[in-house]
Amino acid sequence: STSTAKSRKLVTLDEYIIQAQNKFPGATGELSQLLRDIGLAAKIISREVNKAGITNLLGVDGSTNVHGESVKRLDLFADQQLISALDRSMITCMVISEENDGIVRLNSEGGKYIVYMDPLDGSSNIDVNVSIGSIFSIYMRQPRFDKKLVEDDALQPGIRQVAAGYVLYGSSTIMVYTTGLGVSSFTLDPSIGEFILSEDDFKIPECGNIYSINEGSYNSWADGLKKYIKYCQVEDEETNRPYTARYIGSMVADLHRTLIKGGIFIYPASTRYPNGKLRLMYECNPLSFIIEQAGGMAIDGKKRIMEKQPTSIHQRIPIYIGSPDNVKKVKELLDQHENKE
Ligand code: P6P
Repeated sequence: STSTAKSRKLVTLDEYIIQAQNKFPGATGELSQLLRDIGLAAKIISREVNKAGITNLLGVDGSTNVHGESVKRLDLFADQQLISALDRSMITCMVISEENDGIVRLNSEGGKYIVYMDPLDGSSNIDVNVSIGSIFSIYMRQPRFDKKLVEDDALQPGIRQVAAGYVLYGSSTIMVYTTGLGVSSFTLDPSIGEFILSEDDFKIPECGNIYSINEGSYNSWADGLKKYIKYCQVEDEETNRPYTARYIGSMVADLHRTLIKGGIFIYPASTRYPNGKLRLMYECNPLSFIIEQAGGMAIDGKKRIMEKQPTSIHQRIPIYIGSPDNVKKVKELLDQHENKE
């Protein structure tokens, strides 16, 4: 019937961005352009990720990134695609990427946006064909008379993000983003090369029964965290326990499952990573913005991640992120045992 046909009307990412922009009379269209640029780069990266094995983009090209981790060629390719897409539209003044040591300056005079990104997170999973993702976080440069670009433009807390999102290269390629008005997702239809709106205004379940953490580092966890994981494993029908353990080891994939099914993802401080492994500016802040916009919570074990004042562009922090009930429960146990000061 016409109603079903209407309900099936496909909305592309570009159409959706324009419709959203039209709700803001004062909008200049620059943020829209920036999101479309990222969408374009995502399509090109998706094409390469899905045929890496064939075009031998796999494997290490011998170089290592700033953290001494061996860099897979796809990492470099994704980094280059995103930077050139951002450079083309001349509205980004600087890009900070996991793949680059310092700050890549683009249109440092006119660009009003700052983009943090992890161009291809979870790249250690490329060789074993596990889902990987791109993560981005967008800020406005600080208004100043001399228009000089200074490093502290880059060190803004997560609450100042104007947009954030990720692309998950999995069984299908999905782009999820927020500009602070809820979370929407788009699924790439490779036959037409368009991202099609698949979910508008995600809401994460209040409480989930999935916990996601690398239990290999159990012995170095804080007592409150050990107590929480034991809590998840105790039989209790009323609270749907024991929970299920799911850990993919690719943050975007673990977060996307948490957004849809609820529960909690944790990367805690450990002996090997005293401040946690994941990066505040281009992993934890953007994913916290998404999860908070969907009604969830994200803390570093004590405080809200997005309120943390960054001190360096590559700093790491612990992250406890997901359904509000699950995050509150782990925080209650951490407060009882650790957060005494
Ligand atoms: P571990 C992948 O290397 C990554 O950066 C994230 O995507 C993932 O959540 C985490 O590291 C996995 O780390 O120590 O559990 O292998």
